[in-house]
Amino acid sequence: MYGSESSTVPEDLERTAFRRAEKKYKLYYEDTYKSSKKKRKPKPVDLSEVLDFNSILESYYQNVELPHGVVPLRCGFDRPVFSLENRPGFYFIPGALSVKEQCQWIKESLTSFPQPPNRTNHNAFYGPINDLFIAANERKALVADWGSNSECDPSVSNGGVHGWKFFEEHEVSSKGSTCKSVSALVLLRKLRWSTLGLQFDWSKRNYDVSLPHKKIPDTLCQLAKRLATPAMPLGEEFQPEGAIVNYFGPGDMLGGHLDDMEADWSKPIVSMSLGCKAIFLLGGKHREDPPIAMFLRSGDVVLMAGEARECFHGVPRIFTDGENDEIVTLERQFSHEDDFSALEYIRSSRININIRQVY
Ligand SMILES: O=C(O)CCC(=O)C(=O)O
Repeated sequence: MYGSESSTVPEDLERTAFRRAEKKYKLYYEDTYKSSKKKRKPKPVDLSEVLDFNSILESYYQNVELPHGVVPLRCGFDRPVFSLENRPGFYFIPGALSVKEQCQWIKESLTSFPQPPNRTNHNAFYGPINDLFIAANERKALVADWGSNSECDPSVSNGGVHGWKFFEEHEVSSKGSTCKSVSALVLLRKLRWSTLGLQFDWSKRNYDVSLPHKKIPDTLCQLAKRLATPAMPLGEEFQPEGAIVNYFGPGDMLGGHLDDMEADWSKPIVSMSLGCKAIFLLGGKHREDPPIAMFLRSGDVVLMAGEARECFHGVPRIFTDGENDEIVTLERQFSHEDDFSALEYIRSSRININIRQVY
């Protein structure tokens, strides 16, 4: 499901309306800047058709007409909730999270959510990694432990590595050139997902209840229950059982997909956006259906329930650094010295936490 700038797409998929929209919005760089990575400049893209719920919210407050097909929901929620006429079950809550809440969940996403037994994309290669964020701050490196062998044994799977351990960088250099290591900062930047609660197994594209797991933290559960209410069947309460945290760096994208592994599609997926602004594509039940493009900003929450659960969706683009002035709102909240690394990270990243009732 997860893709990047370099992901290859079968040719026939290029012909679908969803793929064409992905190509339209994805990040391309100006050719003239190809040789110098530092100065690479994003190619301008026509954003005139992207729904902007910031301005929709303003129009709503000023009693001005909303764009065609955008309908405010009368549901008694403490903030305006919008639905889309031709995508039943889809709800958009602009600015649902306060700046303080956004900072809290950014920090949790970097510190506690990737902690074992929660799994991350790094598990497959390195096994469980403890305290990656702390190690990245301390500029440590993860070093292969070869056991009694002093170096790599190509005849054994994984080169005979017994495990991986963090070391100070000066200790790594003293181990010599045969030492296999990777900097914690690089691993943090390459963090693509972590899973909370019931663990999602990407290779099987399903939940693996046999994998060890902790419950989703109670504060996140309570928040998800509250945010889910506009999309919940009357008198029922959302039960958060699993969550996927997606981490996006510059150029990363999430290809069009369905989230169809949960038993009851009448229950929403509660999806929270943090950090850099993104474009979200909400397609129809077929990839041939032209998707609706909309901006997702830090603090926005999207709910997908019922028929919307059958709609292809994805994130073709995030806007980082100079392309995203709005990040300054978060910068003010991250004033404490301890928060500096999280701030550095989020200036050029986006985090999405999507919470699911699995059964
Ligand atoms: O990043 C987002 O906003 C969407 C995430 C998503 O679609 C997913 O994880 O299935």
